[in-house]
Amino acid sequence: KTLVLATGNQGKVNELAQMLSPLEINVVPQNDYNVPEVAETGTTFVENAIIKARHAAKITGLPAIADDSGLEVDGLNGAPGVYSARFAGEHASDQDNIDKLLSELADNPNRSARFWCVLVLMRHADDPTPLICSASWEGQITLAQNGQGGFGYDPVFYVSELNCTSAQLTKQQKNAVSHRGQALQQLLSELKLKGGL
Ligand code: ITT
Repeated sequence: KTLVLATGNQGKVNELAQMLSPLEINVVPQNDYNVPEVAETGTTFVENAIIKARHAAKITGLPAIADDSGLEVDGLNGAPGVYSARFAGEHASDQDNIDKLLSELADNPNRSARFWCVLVLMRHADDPTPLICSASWEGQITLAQNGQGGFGYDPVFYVSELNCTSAQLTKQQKNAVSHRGQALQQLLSELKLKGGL
């Protein structure tokens, strides 16, 4: 059985592939099938994840999992949200997005935030009952960057229970508690209940 990871984000591929590696599934990133990027025209994580999973399943003819995720910051009224990847512009780097986040928050004391992850599994492009799971992960936006691991906003996402940023966790530690890790555990148990791929 082959499953396509419907993402062009290497950070997501690393985390998802690691968590799926114990399963007897051949997990392949969409780049291996030259799946082009699709426009994320939704206004919700759920809509965007469905768009990406359907697109990859259509082009590859294989089941696909998409991940739409982002950071909700209370002091910015929920921004950047679904625009997290494009916060500082269409092809912004992770560093550009972090710089914009820190400058918009400035010395705002309301720094509570959470990552959201929605995972969608479509068994084929016309799957009328995709599996949809979501989870969040609570943290605080730091005043300065810390840590080299992870991707995206991890260097400024402080997790009080672990007393460090998510960029200071190993991949295993992050997967054990993150929004993505929790959403994937849910997806895998639903998949099991439904008899697998
Ligand atoms: P794909 O659409 O190809 O999957 P993308 O990077 O465009 O890749 P999204 O639209 O879902 O994906 O954007 C999610 C952004 O939210 C991502 O680029 C990061 O900036 C941020 N993000 C999501 N999960 C994160 C995590 O675990 N750690 C840090 N930042 C994260």
